[in-house]
Amino acid sequence: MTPAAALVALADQTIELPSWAFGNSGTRFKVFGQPGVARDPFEKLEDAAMVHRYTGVTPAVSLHIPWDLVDDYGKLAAHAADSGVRIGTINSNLFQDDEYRLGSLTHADPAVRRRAVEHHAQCIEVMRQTGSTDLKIWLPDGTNYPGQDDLRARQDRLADSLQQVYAMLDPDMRILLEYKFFEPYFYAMDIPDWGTSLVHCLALGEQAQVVLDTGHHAPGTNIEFIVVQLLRVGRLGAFDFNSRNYADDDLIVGSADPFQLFRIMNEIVAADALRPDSGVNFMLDQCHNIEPKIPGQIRSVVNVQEATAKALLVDRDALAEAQTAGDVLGAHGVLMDAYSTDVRPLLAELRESKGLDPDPYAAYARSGHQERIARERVGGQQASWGA
Ligand code: PSV
Ligand code: MN
Repeated sequence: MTPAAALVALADQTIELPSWAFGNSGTRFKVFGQPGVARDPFEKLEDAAMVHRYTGVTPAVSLHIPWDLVDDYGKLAAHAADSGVRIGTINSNLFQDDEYRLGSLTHADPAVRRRAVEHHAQCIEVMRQTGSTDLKIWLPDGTNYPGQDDLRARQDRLADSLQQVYAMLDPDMRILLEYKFFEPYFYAMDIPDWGTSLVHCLALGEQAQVVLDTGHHAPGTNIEFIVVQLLRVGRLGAFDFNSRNYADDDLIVGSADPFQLFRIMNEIVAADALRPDSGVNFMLDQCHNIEPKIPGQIRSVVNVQEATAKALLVDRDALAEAQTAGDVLGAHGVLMDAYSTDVRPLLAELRESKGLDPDPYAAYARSGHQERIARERVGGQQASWGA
């Protein structure tokens, strides 16, 4: 694709932000507070709106229920709109309730399963009030010991629970079903991989799609292959972008392995799935434990844009020609040429064409916003992961 055509595609790209990136977060050892951190969902949306103001590509914000519980979701949605963003995906939470020690949607006790299903009724109500159409379910269920529970029975109970949630969806809504190969359980997760997620989505129907969280794979997994496979069957619903170095570290996407992010975006572009109407929602799922949060999100967005720009610049005709001719190194070279291109000037041009500063990171630093929130947001309780 020519740089001019790449600019057109980049102009339409959107990246959804997670509300929890703007609260305090940490490890199981320590949560470090930071000055000026948002104290409630309203302030989280204001912070997300700053990312959108400086990048121009992040108009939507994912909420996590109950972390983002408020009395009046109409008011929250209006506040989002006033700030310049909208509410995107609603994430359910099945991992912070004592009753879920042995599982939620898979639990052997029908009363616990009912409670977990009912939580999704609450999330769907939030969706109706906020105009959200995506319900993201990450199932934290699993077992720690062989024999602890019947693996097959858990799958059957899961299928039944998911069917009940699916039946509650409005016609324009969809379930995005996430997988994760380990944690919080370590012997067997109940949705450990894309195959299991896909099997459940296929059983549910057209309104169920798979979420690929880039941090949820074993080291060395070829994630772009999974992208190809899910796109082939029309079931890639969304990404949760982040970077993992060892485990599910939730670090800044593209920070440790920008080449992996490029390879993923290359398959997205090759399948023409970057288009806003492709049905693939590009979200961040990250926490900023030691770095400042709004700049951390800006950096993440820029990393995704750079990987996307490089993927768009791949000479697809030359690539196909080399592949057909069996020119192994020629084909590889076409990809590497695109990856080696410095796309920062192209992205600067994109931002200027939208009336933005070419360097969002520096523009935010100059804005004085960070100092202002540190000064003004005193008192109250800072939002925190799990709060
Ligand atoms: C689980 O590790 C996960 O990726 C899910 O998407 C959760 O909703 C999110 O992290 C919480 O940060
Ligand atoms: Mn995730």
